[in-house]
Amino acid sequence: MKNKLSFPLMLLVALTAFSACSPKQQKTANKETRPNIIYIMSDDHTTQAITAYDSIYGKYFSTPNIDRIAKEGIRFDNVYCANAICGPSRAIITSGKYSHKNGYYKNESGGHFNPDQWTFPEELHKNGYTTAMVGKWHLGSAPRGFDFYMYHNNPGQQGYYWNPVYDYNGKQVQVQGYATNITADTAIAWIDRVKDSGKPFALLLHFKAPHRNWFPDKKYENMYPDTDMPYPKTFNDDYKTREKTAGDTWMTMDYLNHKDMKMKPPKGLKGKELQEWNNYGNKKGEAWMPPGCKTVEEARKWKYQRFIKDYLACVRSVDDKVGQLLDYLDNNGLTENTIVVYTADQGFYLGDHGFFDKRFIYEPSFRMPFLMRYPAKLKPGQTDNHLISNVDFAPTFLDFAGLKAPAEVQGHSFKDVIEGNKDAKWQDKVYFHYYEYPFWHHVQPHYGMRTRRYKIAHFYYNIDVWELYDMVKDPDELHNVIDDPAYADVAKKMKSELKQLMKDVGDTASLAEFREITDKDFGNINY
Ligand code: SGN
Ligand code: CA
Repeated sequence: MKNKLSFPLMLLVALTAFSACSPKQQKTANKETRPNIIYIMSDDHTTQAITAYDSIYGKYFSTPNIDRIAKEGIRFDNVYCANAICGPSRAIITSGKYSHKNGYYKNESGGHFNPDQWTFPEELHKNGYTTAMVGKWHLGSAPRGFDFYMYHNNPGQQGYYWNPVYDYNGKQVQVQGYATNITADTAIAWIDRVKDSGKPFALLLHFKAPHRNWFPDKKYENMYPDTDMPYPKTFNDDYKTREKTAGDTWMTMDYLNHKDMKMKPPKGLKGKELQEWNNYGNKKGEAWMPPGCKTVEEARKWKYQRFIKDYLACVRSVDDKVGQLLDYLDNNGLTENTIVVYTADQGFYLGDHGFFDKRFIYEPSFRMPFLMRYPAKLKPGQTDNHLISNVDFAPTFLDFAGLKAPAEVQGHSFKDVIEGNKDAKWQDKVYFHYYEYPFWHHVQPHYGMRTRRYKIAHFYYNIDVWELYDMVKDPDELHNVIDDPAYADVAKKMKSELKQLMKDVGDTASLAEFREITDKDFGNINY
């Protein structure tokens, strides 16, 4: 790796330790009335693993600190991503525009996010906010509009759990330790440096956890030695009525690889051979039997147990760090005037439909956790069920800062509706379009729409399949009713509303052009 420098970690840690532990009860010198904004986004952290939402793991696991944001603020129950994959979701969030307008469609061969376009952090920066971005960025191009940044910059920019490589304001550095802790400590140290500057601050704190391959911190490695975690109720989905879509992926338990399962490689394997051994399981035909398993059924369960325990253990560290951050705000008089948001770049399957990973318009990956606390303006203990898209985040943050988004921004601010303005109008549908295929996980490109009652999707790459779900009668989306005569009128109406929505958001290219986007190599994030 180029320009690998040593990192002034001792200084950083010392600064953090001091600031995080000293219980200064004084008010900040900051006279500014605009709120500070702390936007926390984890990678692949889904609502099923947050106890403020319904979680089947509640008997064994909790997220008390993340839950605190909900308790002291608002839990949003209907927030959806417009593209259920990392880089593209991040691009939508920062630009306030859908993939077809911001140009960043895919992770794999997705190129670099065009940094010349408008983004909300840059707008805040231009308008007097001190800004920082710490953690996973995953957009290829260097972040713009930040006074400080430190982002995971190993090849692919996914980030490493242990001894991560960051781009620290333009310099490559490798830091010893566990990513969740380093990222959060750096963020808290930064707040400590800027909090008394007289200017409001905006911090994007993006955890790499709990992304695959789910490596917990040492202290949480074996949190559940004797527990069998419960299974989601759709774990044994047979994909009836969805054979060519949900039923034709490489993201079932069978595709968890040796490395995911922390299997010990045979002695002496090195380099490419070792990599291949670690990745074994990723591809069709590579299903392998864990020790002691005799049937495919046993293997699926064994793999699920290993996966879910590691996933939850990774979340545990994130929750600890969120707690430390909230305590820091309390101890420094910053709680009242700081908006704290907790979310993730998309949802994730925790064995739901027999899957891990994301990508589909189905609820577990389409739906995002979203919690928001702002004691100065928002009543505590609320739940909100407006249909919100991640394209709406940018204009909302600006609105709270007293700023207007430019016309090119496609999302809408939901500030008025959550502040209880009864006259505020709000959308009754959200849009979705996913493009990446076949890597990773073999999920057909599809576009679709969710209303309160129904969801419709068209899977179009090398199949032509429509799906329709009645979200009230079938919230688990097990019955595709597109061909059910009882839903013929609904199907017709939903198709025509979707067509109109696509016009409204400007996603009007032909199917052939959509397929070209899937096939096009926009370049890779590789350094
Ligand atoms: C990696 C993972 C995939 C995952 C993508 C996208 N494989 O390639 O399982 O779907 O990231 O994730 S891994 O073995 O390298 O972990 S995303 O969060 O960036 O969208
Ligand atoms: Ca992700």
